[in-house]
Amino acid sequence: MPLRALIFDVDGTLADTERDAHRVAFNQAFAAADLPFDWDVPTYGYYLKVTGGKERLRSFLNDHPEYPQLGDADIARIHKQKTGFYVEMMEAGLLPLRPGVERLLNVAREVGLPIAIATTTTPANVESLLKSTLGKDGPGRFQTIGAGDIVPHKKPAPDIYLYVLRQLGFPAADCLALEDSENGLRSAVSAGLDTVITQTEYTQNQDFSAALRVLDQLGEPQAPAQILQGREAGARVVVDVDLLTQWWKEKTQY
Ligand code: XBP
Ligand code: MG
Repeated sequence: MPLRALIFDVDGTLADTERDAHRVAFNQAFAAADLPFDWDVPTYGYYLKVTGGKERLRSFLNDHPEYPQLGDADIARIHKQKTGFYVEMMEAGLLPLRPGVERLLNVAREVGLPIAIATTTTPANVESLLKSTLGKDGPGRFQTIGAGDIVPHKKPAPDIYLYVLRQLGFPAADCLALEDSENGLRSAVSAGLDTVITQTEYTQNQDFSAALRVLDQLGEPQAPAQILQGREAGARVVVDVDLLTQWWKEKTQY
C-alpha cells in the first residue's frame, strides 16, 4: 500500500512565519489599539507554547496583571486587526516558503500524491501565504485545508489532524504529517500520524523524540538538508516523496 497523503503544518513548516510576520503583525495591532506592550523575539518565542493567536494573547495577559485586562470581544477585535496586518504583509510578498517546500509540493503533484494542510492559524493567513508564494491557484493545490477555529481544541490536541483525515477519507496509518514544533508533533502523533519534523530557530530545543526523523529543512539539490535525529543522523539529504515513503514504510523510531 503506497503513502496516500502528505499533511502539512503551516507556520514554521511551510514558511518561517512566526518571528518576522505573526509577531510583527501582533505588535502592529497592539500599537493600533494603544496597548502599552509589545512582544520582542524571546517573549514571542516563550508564548509560542500557546497555540492560537487569541489564546496566546490571553495567556500573556493572564501572566501580566499590570497591563489592561481585555475581554474576549476585545481580544477577538485586536486579533482580527492582527490578521489584517499579516495578510497585508503576505500580499506584499515579503515571506518565502522554506527551502525545499515548493520542490516537494511539485514532486507530490507530479506523482499524484494528495497534499493537505492542518494548522492552528487563521484561514485568511493560510490563503494569503499560499497565494503570495505559489500563485493564485496555490490554495487549490491542497485537497483539504483545516485551519484555525474550525475545531474546538487547537494543537497539541489531535482535533485538526482528525478533521483533515476525515475530509481526506484516509486512515492516519496511510498518511504522513510534516511539522516544525512539539505542539504540532503531539497533535499529529495523537491523531495516529507518523511525523517528520523540520525544526526552526524557535523550536530547535523542543522534544521531538516521537518523530520519525528531525531535519533542519527539506533541502534543495544544491543545498541539501541535514538529518538531526534519526537513524542516519548527520547525513545530508534532499527530502522527496521517495525518501518520505521509505521512512514511513520503515516506521522506524531509530
Ligand atoms: C501556529 C499558531 C498560530 C500562529 C498565529 O500554528 O499557533 O497561532 O502563531 O496565527 P501552526 P493566528 O504551526 O499549527 O500553523 O494568530 O491566526 O492564530
Ligand atoms: Mg507550526
